[in-house]
Amino acid sequence: MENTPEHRSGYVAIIGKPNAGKSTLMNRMLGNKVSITTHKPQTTRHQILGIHSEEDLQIIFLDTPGVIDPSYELQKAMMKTVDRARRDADIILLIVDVTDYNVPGRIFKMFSSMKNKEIFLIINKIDKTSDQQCQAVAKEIQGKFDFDDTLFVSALNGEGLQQLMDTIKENITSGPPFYPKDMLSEQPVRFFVAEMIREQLFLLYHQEIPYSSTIDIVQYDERDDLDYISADIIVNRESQKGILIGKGGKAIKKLGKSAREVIQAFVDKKVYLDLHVKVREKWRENPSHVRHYGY
Ligand SMILES: Nc1nc2c(ncn2[C@@H]2O[C@H](COP(=O)(O)OP(=O)(O)OP(=O)(O)O)[C@@H](O)[C@H]2O)c(=O)[nH]1
Ligand SMILES: [Mg+2]
Repeated sequence: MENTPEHRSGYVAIIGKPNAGKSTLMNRMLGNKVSITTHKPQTTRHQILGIHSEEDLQIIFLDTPGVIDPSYELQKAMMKTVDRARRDADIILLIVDVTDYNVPGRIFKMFSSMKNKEIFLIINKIDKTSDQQCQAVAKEIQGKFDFDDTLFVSALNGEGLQQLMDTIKENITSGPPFYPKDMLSEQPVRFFVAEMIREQLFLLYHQEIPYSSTIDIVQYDERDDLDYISADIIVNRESQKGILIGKGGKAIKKLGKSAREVIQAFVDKKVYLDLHVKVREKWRENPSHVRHYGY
């Protein structure tokens, strides 16, 4: 009788400072954009699941918010998300931007209490500097923690990612598939739609606006000819409402247009996107508001 190979599965948490390239790395490993990415720190606020399946193997990546010292409730919720992911994980990837390589003590403290997990140091953005600099950075960080392995990658251009995938696969142990094999992530379409609007907001607005806003999808109607989506942009202060809307509604129109284009490509259908700005005074400081908006 033929021996079928044993099925293997495992959770891989992607952890690091804001802007290290965690979401870019996960998307690239999956070959699909699941997690939003921008040049601004603190883009990711949730745990974003990305599933890589093969016939006898399933790897579940957990993209997480960048590790910071939280100062308001939303950031505290984000750090709880990181903590949950690292507890759930079998393998942890510490992603370090080689050009901004100071690893917060908070991260090493997190690692010191963990047992039975493989922890890999991933030096990212190697396209931005010399091999020599990459080695020097790795050496310095290795001096602070005993990593199971160190790899050098560019999440942006794909260098080193095949080797990273192979290393992960070598360390995945026997287990069942946790998700259907054709599934790429777990959240519903409206979650991704909210994320895509937030991504455009991060790209188009400056200073505190992206950090003061969240998106609430209030209606999602799948009609024959188009998807009708009504979304509230929640801001933290009255004065931010005017900035979001802009002179004569110019700014919000621009946001609506670019978000609609991205959403249309995602749902592969025409979209009508209705955006409204609402003020929820200090929502990000308020635990029940933060929970209400899904954090
Ligand atoms: N040059 C270069 N840029 C990269 C690389 N990886 C990511 N970036 C850029 O770094 C920025 C941050 O990338 P993200 O993937 O959003 O970073 P993140 O770690 O998920 O950030 P947060 O969600 O804010 O914690 C983006 O502008 C990326 O294009 C890389 O390998 N090389
Ligand atoms: Mg991210």
